Amino acid sequence: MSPVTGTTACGSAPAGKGPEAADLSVDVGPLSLTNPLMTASGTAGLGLEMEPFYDLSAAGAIVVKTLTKRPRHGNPMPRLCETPSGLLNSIGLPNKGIHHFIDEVLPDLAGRAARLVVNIAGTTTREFGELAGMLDGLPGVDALELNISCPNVEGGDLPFGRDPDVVYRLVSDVREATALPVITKLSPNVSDIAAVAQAAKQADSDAVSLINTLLGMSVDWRTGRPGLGTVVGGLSGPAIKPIAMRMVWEVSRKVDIPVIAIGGVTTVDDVLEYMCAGASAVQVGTTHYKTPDIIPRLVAELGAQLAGAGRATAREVIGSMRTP
Ligand code: RRO
Repeated sequence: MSPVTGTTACGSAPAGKGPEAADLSVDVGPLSLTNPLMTASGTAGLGLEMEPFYDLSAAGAIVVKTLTKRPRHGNPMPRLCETPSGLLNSIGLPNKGIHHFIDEVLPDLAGRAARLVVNIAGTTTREFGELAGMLDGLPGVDALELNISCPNVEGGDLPFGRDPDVVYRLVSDVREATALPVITKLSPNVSDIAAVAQAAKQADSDAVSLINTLLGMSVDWRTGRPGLGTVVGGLSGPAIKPIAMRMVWEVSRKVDIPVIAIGGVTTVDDVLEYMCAGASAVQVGTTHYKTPDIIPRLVAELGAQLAGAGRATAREVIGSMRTP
């Protein structure tokens, strides 16, 4: 088996015989993953719901639905609305609260995923730190994802996700409260996402994930009814992939921090395109509703695709895009 050398540009396989099995492992800062495929928060429940479909350890990481300090009922119905190439949601963070997760869910969940990432949202910057402190050192928790970007809370995703100074304070509070790797999940509903990523990095976030959903809405003109109970919600799915791609590329070239891409992944080419544009790992979200075992399918195809293209590792694709 000859080692793969030379160009790592996307799309074209270098000359020579490819390896039989590619090494899929990647590092997201201090978080090492067996493969770059992660579930996107909110699309795989608290993890255990996916077990009828696949062994959780097949994913590089399982990311749980956002947890808050107190239980929340969520937003008025309808909470979901299909659009031609995307899904609008206004779920509103329903969950039974962090204590329920720690006491009732985590004991069962711990050790089932290769890596478990717990997604949290506070109502104040300090509360993010409080939640992080509660999870620090718990067996089975490998990293935190800070949801500073949910579009479906009162007042929208302000003020956490849009102001770099607030993001700096929030991540600093979390950093003081935990030694766990911290991933900050960014909102696309900003004019300069790289400035927000830079603030997260300066406060010692280990990585950023992007993008959360884009603000959108739909209406039925015949009935005059909006598609969502809250009128405005978050758009996900293939429709947002080119926007997410642009943001992944911008952040990865301007800010020296690992990027996890999120937005409209349905195929292994989507995964590799994001990695080519600079992502170290990729989260899969909306596709879960159509293909619940999408993650193991993509992992299997990723190995075959890389090997077929003569690539020895997934890592060598990261940031290999040629800038004209
Ligand atoms: O629960 C939601 O409505 C929700 C969340 Br927490 C989020 O981060 N992104 C989204 O589109 N919906």
